Amino acid sequence: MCDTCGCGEGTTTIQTPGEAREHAKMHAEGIEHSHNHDHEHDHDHNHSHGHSHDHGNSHTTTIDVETDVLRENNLLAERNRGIFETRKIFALNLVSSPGSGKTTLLEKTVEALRDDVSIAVIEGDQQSMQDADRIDKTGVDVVQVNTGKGCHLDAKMVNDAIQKLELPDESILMIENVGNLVCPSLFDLGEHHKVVIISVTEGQDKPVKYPTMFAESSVCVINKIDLLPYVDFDVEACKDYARQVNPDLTFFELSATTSEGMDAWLEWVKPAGND
Ligand SMILES: Nc1nc2c(ncn2[C@@H]2O[C@H](COP(=O)(O)OP(=O)(O)OP(=O)(O)O)[C@@H](O)[C@H]2O)c(=O)[nH]1
Ligand SMILES: [Zn+2]
Ligand SMILES: [Zn+2]
Repeated sequence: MCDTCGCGEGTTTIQTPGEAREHAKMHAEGIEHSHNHDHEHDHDHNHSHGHSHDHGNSHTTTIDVETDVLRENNLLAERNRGIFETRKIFALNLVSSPGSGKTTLLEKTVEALRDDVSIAVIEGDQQSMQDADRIDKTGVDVVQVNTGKGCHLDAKMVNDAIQKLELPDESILMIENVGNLVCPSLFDLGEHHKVVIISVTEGQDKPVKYPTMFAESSVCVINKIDLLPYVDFDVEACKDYARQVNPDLTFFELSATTSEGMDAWLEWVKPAGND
């Protein structure tokens, strides 16, 4: 649950493209089956009152709940980190606003590296198997986490998805978070690095408007550089803004569609390229 934005809890589904196809077939052929709901159903009542509420106190309860949610998440993130460390799995958490090109970058990255190293992908979106189906076509293992009303992945979802993926030792795990520049920054998944992706169509001032995401990330990919001749986006100004928030950021400027600039990124992703 995210108290910052009030997004929902308990509506998560985790499935592979194969399972999703099987499930769709059951519906198409009218085969009887049950659905697991790990959440309560919405109740049909409203909360209008003929009076206003008087808050004679501060909102410490809300803050406590949020602290507890994050504390529980951090414990599970530690568990994930332990798995990644003992099994030498290099885990990256790709974060950005919707449509910056995370899935395209993932497709190109796994296509380039899959012959040299085992790679698996966890896809996070509120709904649909679209991104998992795209990754499935590249031939690497992928699990889709649908967060329902939730706007970010949390450590438990990643832990559940890891069990489904059966990751080999010494592999790379790439996690595509839900497209959202705010909430995913608050949730540690146990990953080695958050990689924030900004595309040149979004405006160069994003790092100062959404500073937490850039502060929490170690890498910043500036994507869609093939569009620079057509948009008003100053790459150096964007980097300056980002460095104001996080002086230690490593930058890659690339185009996931034309592959310009991809080599430097691929060198970095390969575990040998990291410390
Ligand atoms: N011109 C250009 N278009 C790109 C590039 N990378 C991605 N796109 C396009 O941008 C759109 C969104 O790309 P996706 O890879 O689906 O973006 P995403 O970040 O995964 O989107 P969400 O999962 O919805 O958050 C698609 O139409 C892509 O073809 C790029 O480097 N250059
Ligand atoms: Zn949220
Ligand atoms: Zn995507």
